[in-house]
Formats: sequence, C-alpha cells, structure tokens
Amino acid sequence: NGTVSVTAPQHSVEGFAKEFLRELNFGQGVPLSRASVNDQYLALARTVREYLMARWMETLRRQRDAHAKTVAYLSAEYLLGRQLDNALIATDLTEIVEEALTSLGIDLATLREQEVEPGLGNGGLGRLAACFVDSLATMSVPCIGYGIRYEYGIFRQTFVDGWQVEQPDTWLSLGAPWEFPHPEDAVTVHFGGSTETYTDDDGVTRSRWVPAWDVLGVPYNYMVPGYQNGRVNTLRLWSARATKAFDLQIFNSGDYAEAVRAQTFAENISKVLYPEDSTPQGKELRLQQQYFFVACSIRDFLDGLPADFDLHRLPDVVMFQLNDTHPVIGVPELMRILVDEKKIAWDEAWAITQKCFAYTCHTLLPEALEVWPVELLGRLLPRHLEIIYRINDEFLAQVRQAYPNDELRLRRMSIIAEHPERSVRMAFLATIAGAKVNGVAALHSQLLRDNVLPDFSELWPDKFTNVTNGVTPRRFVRLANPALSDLITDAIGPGWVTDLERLREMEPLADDAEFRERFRAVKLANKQRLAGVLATRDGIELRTDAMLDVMVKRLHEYKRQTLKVLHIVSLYERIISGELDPASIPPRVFAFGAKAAPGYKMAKQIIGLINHVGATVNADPRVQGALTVVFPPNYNVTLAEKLIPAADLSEQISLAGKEASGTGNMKFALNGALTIGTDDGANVEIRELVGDDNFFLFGLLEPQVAEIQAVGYDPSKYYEENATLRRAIDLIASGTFSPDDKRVFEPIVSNLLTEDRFLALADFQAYLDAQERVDVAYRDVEGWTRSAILNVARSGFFSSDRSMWDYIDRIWHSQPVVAR
Ligand code: 26Y
Repeated sequence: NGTVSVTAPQHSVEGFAKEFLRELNFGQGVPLSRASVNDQYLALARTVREYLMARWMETLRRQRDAHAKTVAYLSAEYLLGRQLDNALIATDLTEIVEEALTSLGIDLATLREQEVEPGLGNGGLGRLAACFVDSLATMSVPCIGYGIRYEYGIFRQTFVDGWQVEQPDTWLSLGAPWEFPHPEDAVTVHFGGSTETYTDDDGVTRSRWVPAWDVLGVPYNYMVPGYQNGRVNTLRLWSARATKAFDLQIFNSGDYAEAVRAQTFAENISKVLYPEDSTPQGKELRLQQQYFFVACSIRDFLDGLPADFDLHRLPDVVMFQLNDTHPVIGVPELMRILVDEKKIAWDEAWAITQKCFAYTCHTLLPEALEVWPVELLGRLLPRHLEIIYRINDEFLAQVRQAYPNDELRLRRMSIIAEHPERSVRMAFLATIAGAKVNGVAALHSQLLRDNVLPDFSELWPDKFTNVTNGVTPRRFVRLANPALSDLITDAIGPGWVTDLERLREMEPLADDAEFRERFRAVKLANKQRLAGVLATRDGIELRTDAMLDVMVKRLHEYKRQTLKVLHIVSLYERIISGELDPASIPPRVFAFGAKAAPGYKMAKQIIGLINHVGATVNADPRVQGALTVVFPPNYNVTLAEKLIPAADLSEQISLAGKEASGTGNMKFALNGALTIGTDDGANVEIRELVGDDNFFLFGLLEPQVAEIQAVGYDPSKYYEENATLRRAIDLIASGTFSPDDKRVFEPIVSNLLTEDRFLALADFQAYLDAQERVDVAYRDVEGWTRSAILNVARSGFFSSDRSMWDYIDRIWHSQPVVAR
C-alpha cells in the first residue's frame, strides 16, 4: 500500500552518524565544519524522527486494518515539553546518538539546550493532555489528539525589579523539526451569517446555516511515540489560514493593505494561546479558536471514515473526549453535521451524539466555569445557537417530567442562564450531551457531584464518575531523573517504566541502609545538576547542602503562594527579632516557579512580593544563610524536569476543596520528595497511599472550610489573636521589603486582613506547626530518606497509564490494538 517499504535507518553508531551527516548536508545544506548549533540541532531532530517514521506508518496501517475504536482527545492545550529527549528514550537511541555525535566532535547536551519547548498550554490541564497522549501511545491504544497550533505559546516570563514582564514566546522562529504540515488536507471552517429554512426534495422543511465568512484549518501532525513499543500515535494541531490568501482584485486596484487584511484576520485565530487559566472572559477570539479547532477535528475524523460508513455506527469507532468545556461547541457541531448535512433525523442524531462525547471537568471555582453570551454565540454561530436551544428545550421537557411543578429546578438546570446576561453554560451542555462526566481526583469528583452539578447528578447518578489524574513516568521519571531511574532499574529491573505499580517492589529497600545511601547520592547529584542549570540559565547560585523546599505551579490565590510567603517572612522576622537562632534550624532553600496571568493584578503583586522578600532575606547577614529564596523566571516543563528531581519538600497547600487534583504533587512524590499539603485534590490519595508517617498534613478540611464560610469568615480575628502571624504581616506592611515604595504591598496586606478569600490566615498556624514537624523529620537523615523511598515505592498509582486504563474501563470502552 505504499507504506510497507518504509524501514527505519540502522540502529548503530555508524549508521546514525551517517544519517545525521546526510541530514546536515542535504537537509540543512551545510557542511559540518560550518554548521551552527541550530543547524546541528535541526539535523539531529530530523535524523531521530526518521527512526520513528516506519513505526508511524505501521501504526496508521494497523489502526486502519483493525477498525478499532479511537479516542479523539479534544484539547485547546497541550503542554508538551521538549521533544528530542522524549524521542530518544522512546527509540532507545540515547547512547547511540551520544556516541555518534561525540565521534563528530559534537556534544549532545549542547544540542538538547537548543530546543525551545512547545508551550502550547497554561498549566495542569495542558500538561495532563500531553501525559495522556504519551500513555495511550505507550499502551498501543488508538488515539488522535486534536488541538491548536498556536504561533505563540504561553508567554515567556521575565522579571524587571522583581515584577513580572511578559515577552512573546517565539517557539517556531528557529525552525520546527517535529511537525509535519499538510496544507493539502486543509479544512474549511465557517463563521457568522444567519440561518434559513427551506423545503428539501422530499417536501420536508429543514434549517440550514448560511455563513458569512470562512477560514482554512491546516493540519500539522506531530509524532507521539510510545515507549519502546514500536508505536507512534498522532497529535494533529490546526493552524488558521485565509481561504483566499490574497484578494487579487483588491490587490490589483493597488490597495495592498486591504488585500492582506483578510489574511491577517484569519490567521489571528491560531496566533496566540490565551494565558488566563481561571477566569474566562467572553472573548470573541477565544470562541473562534474553540470552534475553529473543534470543527476542523470533527470534520477530519469523519473524512477519515470509509465512504460507505453508516454514521449510526459512529459511537463504535470514536469517543470525543472533551478536555474541560473548551471544546464543547463540538456537540452542536456534530448535531449540525448529522442533521443538516447528513439528513439524519434529530432524535437519531442526538442518540448518536450522546454516545460520542464524554466530558472531563477540571475545576471547582464557580468563576472558572465557561459561559458564552447568547448574543455573541448567535452572531458567530447562529445555527449552533438554534441547535443548543432545541437541545435545551428537549432536556427541560425531560426534567419537567421527572420533577413536575419545579420551576426553580428548571431555571437552575437550563443551559441558558438569564443573569447577569443571557448566556450559554457550557458545562451544562457538556453534562447533558456527554455519555459520562468525570472529575480528576476522588475528592473533586465528589464535590463536582455535590456542589457544582448537584441537580444533574441527582437526575443521572450513573453518568458521573471519577478518574484520578496521573503523570507519565517516561518524561517525569525516566527522562527527568536518569540517576533515580538507574537506581530503580538496578533494584527491580526496567519493567516499572511501563508498569509503575512495580515500584512497590522497592518498599523493602527503604530499610536497607546501603540503598538509602545511594538514594541520597542521587538526590544530591540532582541538586548539583539543578545548581548548574540555574547558574547558567539565570545566574542564580543554589546551595546544594540545604533542604530544597519547592512550590511550582501557576500563581493563583487559591493555591496560596502567600501562605508560603508568610511562612518565610515569619521565620525571617523571628530571626531578626532574636527569637529564633538561625543555627537552630536546618538550612532551607525556598524555590518558587510561577507565572501569573497578565491581567491578574493580585497574582502579579504576589510575584513581586516573593521576589522582594527573597532579595531582602538573601542579603541579610543576620540570617546566616539559613533561609534562601530562589525564584527562577519562566517556569516551564523544561525547568520542571530539573527542579522536581532535586526537591526534598513538595508544597501542595491549596485551600481544601479548591484544587481539582494537582499533578505536580504526583511528580514530586514519584521523585522522592515528601509532601507538605492540605487535604485537597489528589493530595488526599497521595497521603492514603504513602501513609501518614510520610506526608505532612495540615489545615482545614473541606467541610470545615464550608462551615466557616457559611457563618462568615473574619480574617482579622486571626491577625489579632496570633502574635506570630501579626508580626509577619506587620513586617510586610512596614515596607521592609520595599524600601523604595513602602506601600506597594498594601493591596496584598489589606486583602489578607479584610477578605482572604482562600483562608490563608485561618490555616497559618497549622502550616507553621507542620513546617516545624518537617524540620524535625529532616534532621533524622535516615528516617527522611526512608520516607522519601516509600513515597517513590507507593506512588505507582499516579502513572497516567493507570488513568488511561480507568478511562478505557469507565468511559471509552476502547481497546489496545495488538501487533499482528
Ligand atoms: C476558559 C479558560 C479561562 C481556561 C483556560 C485554562 C480555564 C481553565 C484552564 C486550565 C485549567 C487547569 O489547568 N486546571 C487544572 O487541571 C489539572 C489537570 O486536571 C488539575 O490537576 C488542576 O487541579 C487544575 O487546576
């Protein structure tokens, strides 16, 4: 069939060196003697991908032959991280490449650093999507990931005087060797216009959409290599182009600017990733992005089916998994295709649609639930709005039948909200259309049922399920932590990489003094590696003989970076006031990594505060080096891979009931850090598995939070009654950390004292007490190491492979395609 003849190049040092030189000479067009580092990197990337090519073709062929059910993962974000290293471990080429390059006088490490990671996501949700596609490829499950090829990914963060300044992320500018553009497969997507009714040939009155404008979606394919299993799945990201690149007529009339305007307008759709990750503003461009990629993806999937395919069988061949509400406009889009284009009766089309979608919710904050103003949706997608209305009418009829005379319930459950303006509640639409609705950790799924969608879970209890998140052990252990990986493999063999529960076999080694010694050596080596990275990357000096206490995640009030700052400021205040002898506590380095949404003022303030506190504390000789704060800018996947393996302590301190799951928490545990955390998200499950002795739990429980908020929370009470807390807050308010403008942090202080939406003050004392338990535990070197090893050994559950089996089991009912 034209593909079977593709074979991988030779798996040997000489073979690789030859292929690499060929790519350099004939691909990049430069001789080795004149090749820049970027030339070499591009040639290397193209050589490595050649080794994946045969597997990719074979995967596609097998999938076609097997007629297996495919998961079409719809996600507006994929936070992939660098591709080179992942491809190398997937193909088991690392050593061969290292040797081949060395023989040519090239250092692999230098070329690795040349890659700019595709940052096509904000944080947890985007990184989860990347972990899921990795797992499905490794498990040989048919999956295609659909998303947007943003020309600019998440902004590059810099600090100017400690304040965040955003720079555009020009990740494509030096070449994009991992992508395969397919302009010939471009799909047209329509927008705007109106709807009309007409009478078809059979005399039936029907509706149809008369759109006003359109754009092209050009697919770019990316390889998603399974781990050493000969399989490569596909990630297909869409890029927007103008349908008529140039309006020749206008161009000929001499109005060049007008001629390119249409092009610019169209291409804006995939230009930039929205950097807000919690409060959706009803931005027209965002809705355009969502419809754009979903319409392309659904069309693409349907086009791939055999010409005679009976669409009533669609649920047998695909499940569209909705990664949060961002792709939910796909529901009315599929209905429109089935009803308007394929002329399938409404009820049949709805039965099909309801079996083809499932919805994952990733939040609990009410302000994060997406709604679209009816006015905007109707203007951009008039036919889709009509379809949503009809879905809603029929749904409300069903509710009326189940609960007669319950007007309030109808209003609560309607897809259309009336206040503050008429708008479409996308989470409701997803819940009504989806075969299943899931939360991302046990606690979150429970709160989703009880608090976010209670009427729906009462109506359809079986629709709701939980799938606890996971992370890929390939990237976050095997690739990020080679030293630990070797230690584990030495102890229990290599099987754990694809069967993470096998880490359990390490449990007895926690009691083996020699193993603990080696485990500590790994931690130290990882700290030294991190110190090297921070020195060259940011000019930051990192001491490697201190406890490394890390808080990395997006900056959000609910995640409570301020609670962490209050801890640091309190220690500092107690030292300079003479209450605490700095020599009496184990030295600690506090490391932060966090981006704030550019429009989120309070979050940016908090970043400024962390940096200013850091500058003051680090420079004060009275501290005697007992406390150091480091905050490297631009935390991303690449930095995470260096930071997490070096960490001793993982900070997971969100207010109970607010963090849906967290996934950083899992990465830290798997890399042998102990967690200090609240009873929130997946922390709950981590603690259950690693055991109370190996986890520092503190803070209010979710029901207690609800209770306090019900009676009215007054943060000033804690300020008045707790002297330690008062002294810390007063020190910030005094301007000690901002001598040039003593009042800059007033908004933070006054917010804490009057509102403190996320109860930082209420949890402050419990947090300090837990941190003292950390100090005590850390002094017991052997005990700490034992706990760290048990964290690794007992965290196998948090593999995203396990998450994927759960989805298959509870939601998708798909199957791996086995080699034939
Ligand atoms: C609509 C727009 C403003 C928006 C954009 C991005 C809304 C939300 C997001 C991203 C949300 C997100 O990253 N949520 C996180 O998902 C992780 C994976 O499930 C969870 O571990 C984490 O707790 C949750 O905050």
